[in-house]
Amino acid sequence: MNKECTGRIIYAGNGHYRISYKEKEYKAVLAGSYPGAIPVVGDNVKFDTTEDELAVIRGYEPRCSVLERKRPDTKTEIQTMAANVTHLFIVMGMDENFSERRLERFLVLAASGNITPVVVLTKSDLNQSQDVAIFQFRAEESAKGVKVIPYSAVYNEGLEDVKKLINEESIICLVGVSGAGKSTLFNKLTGDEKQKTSFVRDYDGKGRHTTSASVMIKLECGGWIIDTPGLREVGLTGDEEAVEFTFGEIKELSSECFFNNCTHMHEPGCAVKEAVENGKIKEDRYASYLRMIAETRSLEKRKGESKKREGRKFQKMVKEAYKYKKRF
Ligand SMILES: Nc1nc2c(ncn2[C@@H]2O[C@H](COP(=O)(O)OP(=O)(O)OP(=O)(O)O)[C@@H](O)[C@H]2O)c(=O)[nH]1
Ligand SMILES: [Mg+2]
Ligand SMILES: [Zn+2]
Repeated sequence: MNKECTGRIIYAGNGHYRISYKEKEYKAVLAGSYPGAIPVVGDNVKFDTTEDELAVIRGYEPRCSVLERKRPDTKTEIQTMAANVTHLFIVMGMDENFSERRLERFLVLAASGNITPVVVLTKSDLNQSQDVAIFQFRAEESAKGVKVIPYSAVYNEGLEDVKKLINEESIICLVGVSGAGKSTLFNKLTGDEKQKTSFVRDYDGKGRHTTSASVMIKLECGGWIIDTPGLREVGLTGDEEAVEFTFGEIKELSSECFFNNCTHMHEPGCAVKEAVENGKIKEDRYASYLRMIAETRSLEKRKGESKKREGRKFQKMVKEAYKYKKRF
């Protein structure tokens, strides 16, 4: 096949790629002239093949959505994890793994990337039904308007509700901490034991992660599903609007604050603070909102500073080159 085709990236790691095209898979590399951002799983790319069936990626199609987070251990770098995802399945165990604060972070990433979030609460079989109801209520309070599905891999409870959300247009991406049950759900939905699962968990951040690279495969219905390694850190990308969207009830109340530019921290006549005081908004959620706004703004500031630094470096380089040119 020499003519250019459009296929989907199903694996990306260390400069190696795999492309799915018409029921076939190709090993792939980037062309030297490849323009634009480095492809990630879910990307649609233009490629042709060499005689020994190696695909050469030459271009890309615009992305409909993008899953990004701040790269851990860096100050401003953004990591793109997947493209064209339609549904972000936020997988969370109904155990010590459960965290509304982490859930809110994933919701911000979904809002920022134009992805529909769904919360899958796993391990319902390990809980009494009233505890499942409490976990579900807590998740719904943090993820307002988002579908929350209690699920058990042991009894397949909730599996039909999960399947109902998936059709041939879907690209599902499973995210969550290590041990949440992402690969177990992935195997269930693909009807295969492709992904290794393990009891080893990572609550203290030191343990082993069972899944170590993102894997994307086609579902029987024609949609796609991506399993990802457990995330220790869900760093926000600096999208303040996505935070405001996730904390919709706070945004709504803002219009009733006395000051237009109220920060909801210390101003008099603040409708948000009043709602916290009379219990309409929970203290934890309010604190989480303030933290995320602060984190977002400080990232934007740092991004600005690093851009300025780059600019100064470039100007210095130009000056030096100029001096050098003058000398000869
Ligand atoms: N009882 C019960 N155990 C579950 C359920 N879902 C997953 N598990 C178990 O939880 C453990 C972790 O599941 P995995 O699917 O490997 O978790 P993961 O999210 O893929 O973890 P990483 O790959 O490390 O990110 C395994 O022992 C699973 O059998 C469930 O609904 N009920
Ligand atoms: Mg896994
Ligand atoms: Zn206010």
